[in-house]
Amino acid sequence: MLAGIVVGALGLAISDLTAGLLHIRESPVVAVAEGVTALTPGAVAEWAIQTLGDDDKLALVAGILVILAIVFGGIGALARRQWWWAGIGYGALAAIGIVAVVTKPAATATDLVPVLVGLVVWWVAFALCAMWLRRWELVRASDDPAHDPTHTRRGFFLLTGSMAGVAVAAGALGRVAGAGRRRAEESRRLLRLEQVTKPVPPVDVRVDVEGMPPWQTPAEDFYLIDTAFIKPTIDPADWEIRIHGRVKNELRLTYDDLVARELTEDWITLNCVSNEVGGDLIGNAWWSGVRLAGLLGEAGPIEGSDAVLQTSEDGWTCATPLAAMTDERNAMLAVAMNGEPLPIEHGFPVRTIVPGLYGYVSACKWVVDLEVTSFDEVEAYWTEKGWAEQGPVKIASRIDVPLADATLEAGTVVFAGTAWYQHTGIEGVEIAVDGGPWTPATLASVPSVNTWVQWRAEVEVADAGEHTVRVRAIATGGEAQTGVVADVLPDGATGWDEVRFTVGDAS
Ligand SMILES: Nc1nc2c(c(=O)[nH]1)N[C@H]1C(S)=C(S)[C@@H](COP(=O)(O)O)O[C@H]1N2
Ligand SMILES: [Mo]
Repeated sequence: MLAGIVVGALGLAISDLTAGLLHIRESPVVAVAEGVTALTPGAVAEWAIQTLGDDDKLALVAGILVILAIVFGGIGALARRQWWWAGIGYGALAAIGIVAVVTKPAATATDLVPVLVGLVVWWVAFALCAMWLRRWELVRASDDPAHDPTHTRRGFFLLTGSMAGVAVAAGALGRVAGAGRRRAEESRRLLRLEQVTKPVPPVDVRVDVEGMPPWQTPAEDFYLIDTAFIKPTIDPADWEIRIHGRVKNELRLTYDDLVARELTEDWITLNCVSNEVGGDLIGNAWWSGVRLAGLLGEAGPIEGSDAVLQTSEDGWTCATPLAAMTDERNAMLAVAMNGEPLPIEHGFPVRTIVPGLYGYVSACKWVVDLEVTSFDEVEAYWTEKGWAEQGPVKIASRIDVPLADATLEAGTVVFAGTAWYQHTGIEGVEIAVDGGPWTPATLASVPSVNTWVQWRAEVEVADAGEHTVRVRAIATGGEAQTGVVADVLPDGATGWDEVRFTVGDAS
């Protein structure tokens, strides 16, 4: 029983430490506690949430820990009879943790790591204890127990005692490791950004076709790309940005300085240079922030500068054309996404957004440094790895409906999708079925050239069997999207998106 309990505690503590190191907000035990609360019938839960203060939530976690201690002891006792009880017992507990973790909103695969690490620790540490105990029993039953001085009662207490010591140390470290994330989450929750308004999508931005993604991408569905294995957790109180380099006046701004300035707000579509034709590394959000044109204007770039080297708190860099940050477009240091402070994963507390450029050359998350310079003089994270120095967004279009390999009825088929060419704009979209003539689609409205646009088209498809549909966009000014296929490397994919579908027999 003692082995069961100590091993149980060791696994929990290491799993909690793992969660802290990976900046996962909830350790598995907390996820279970939240799951229990969420599963509690409505009336009880309401009562509980209203009556339970934060101290009582701690009590719930403590309660779960007490129950766990009893279960751990039980596992140890059962395993004395049949060793595999330990495997099953710890496995079942881990399964509860896995269910709690994967049913959280916005769960990711990484969230599972702490539970799995904990389970491995349970199994390995318990096997160690069990082998020890088995050996001890053999030694005790032998003629000359004194000849094996390690396998004694004292030895066993040393073993479990050191495991308990490691558990306490890991638990303490876990508290420290998780503290940064919790503090940043807490500051984020308490932030009141007075000038930030809630997003209200303009009218008629959606085509009314089932299966179309929303025009405004919710933050939790917004694609995520970064090189940070552990996301920076920055308290706005500690954040500062330096605008320096080839400027007349170096600027330093704290978070309060920044949000005290006049904010600009805009719908802007952001996409990744690694987005394949037809891919979904793209999202559209309502961003609020401070215009870079104003900030850089105050800094006063020196003649001959043409780039701004941006650096994030985690040391990632990108070089952005100075012109794109200072012309009429709404390039900004964004503090909010969809009317809420930036989520930590999307760059809290401040990131850059520049309409018309791929993220890898512009959209620096957790940005802390802007150095005015020139492209001749600098290299940035992705350009060092072979990606192009300049990353203007390319015109693109995508078919969202029907899904690939859908089976449809013969007759009028409805096609719908998205097209984008930020900073230039989309004038038209055309589709072609089975290599036939290009047919114009109808476009929904957009607030500016900086967002994606939804389109829909109807085409008669009478013949049963396999068909293909492809799409191309026409830029403002008349340039048609090229069908020449190019890879995402070095500066973004080209080519027409194509979807195969089947028309079923009328029978
Ligand atoms: N600090 C930092 N910022 C970054 C990156 C990164 O790796 N680190 N990736 C960039 C890339 S390649 C893209 S496409 C966008 C994605 O932003 P999102 O994760 O908010 O969608 O962030 C950009 N900003
Ligand atoms: Mo990207």
